[in-house]
Amino acid sequence: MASRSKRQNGDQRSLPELRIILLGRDWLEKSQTGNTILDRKLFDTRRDVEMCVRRQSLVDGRQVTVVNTSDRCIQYSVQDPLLVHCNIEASMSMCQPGPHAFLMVIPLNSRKGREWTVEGPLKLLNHILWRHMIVVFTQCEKLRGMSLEEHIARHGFLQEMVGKCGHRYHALNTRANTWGDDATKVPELLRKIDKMVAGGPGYVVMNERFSMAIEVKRMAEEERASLRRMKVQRQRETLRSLLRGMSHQLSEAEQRIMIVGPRMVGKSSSGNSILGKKNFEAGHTTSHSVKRQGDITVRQVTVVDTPGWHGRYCTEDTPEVVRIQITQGASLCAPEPHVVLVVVRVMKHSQRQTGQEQKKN
Ligand SMILES: Nc1nc2c(ncn2[C@@H]2O[C@H](COP(=O)(O)OP(=O)(O)OP(=O)(O)O)[C@@H](O)[C@H]2O)c(=O)[nH]1
Ligand SMILES: [Mg+2]
Repeated sequence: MASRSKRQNGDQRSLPELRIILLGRDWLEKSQTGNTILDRKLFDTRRDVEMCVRRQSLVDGRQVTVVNTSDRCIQYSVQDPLLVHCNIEASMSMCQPGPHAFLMVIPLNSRKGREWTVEGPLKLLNHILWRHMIVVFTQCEKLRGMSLEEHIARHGFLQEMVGKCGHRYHALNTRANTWGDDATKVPELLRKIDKMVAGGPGYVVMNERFSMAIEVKRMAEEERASLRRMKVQRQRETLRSLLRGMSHQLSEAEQRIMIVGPRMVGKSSSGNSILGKKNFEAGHTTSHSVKRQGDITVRQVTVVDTPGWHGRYCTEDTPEVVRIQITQGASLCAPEPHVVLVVVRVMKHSQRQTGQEQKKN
């Protein structure tokens, strides 16, 4: 490292700090690229990790930060563009205030990287990222006399990738014997990064939208959320007007509502919605019938929440202790409830599970 510092002192650019994010399918290659750039063995090359890793070092007298991303960042991105966004965002958050360069590391011996071009993400990442991207080819000794340009010309996906990067690419030797050996071609790579940054808009900032597809997806999600909010609002209004209608019809000063239904369908939550307060412990199993009161319009409303019955209907499957509690719920509405609300879940369990699984993925 010292030898390189001496050599490069006269050549140093004005950038005080350099922040780099490594992309690519091959963990080992990326880690070795990171170590080569930082001139020290800071990334663990023995194992892949499924998260972003940041390492820093002084290179040629300037602070260089390198963030390595998980291989999955790309693998999964093909199926789920949202993951590109999350992974890129995660790596960028480790590179504050923003990365100067993305290096797409592609070892010469494999066709890895193809999925970045042919199968989708090439289109997903927006132009801002591509403007800061340089393709880094490693293992170039495998060219066996062929020039790198010839190799690129032979592979359409590499041509496409390099083209997307404004024809910025670099052959890096990650296996040079000595750290700081100029054979690594690190100084040349840093000069290429400096040139790219100098000719462009500096570093990429966090709040940029990284992908057109992500943006479209986000808008669709927002629309769905807004529809859901409107639906809930309509349901609430219907419920309120029902209650108001009932208040006009009934002469009693008090209105008594008993809530029953299967387990975990939202009985306690419904009671809270009616009274407009967190009177019942939603989210926890209700084991005893509970009576709570509140004022809605000019009427006092009593709501009795009951434990859920087992199965679809209140049959023998329901333990006796629960059935007794439900019966006692009715007596809490003495002399009798004006209305018994049976709460059911609209979404079937299987649908809910599928939804949750999708969410998890
Ligand atoms: N998505 C969704 N979740 C709800 C709704 N209502 C309630 N929940 C959730 O479903 C879970 C159960 O709600 P509760 O109100 O405790 O259901 P419960 O019927 O009283 O449950 P038990 O007393 O155990 O029988 C909670 O995590 C609620 O947040 C709803 O309308 N939509
Ligand atoms: Mg409950």
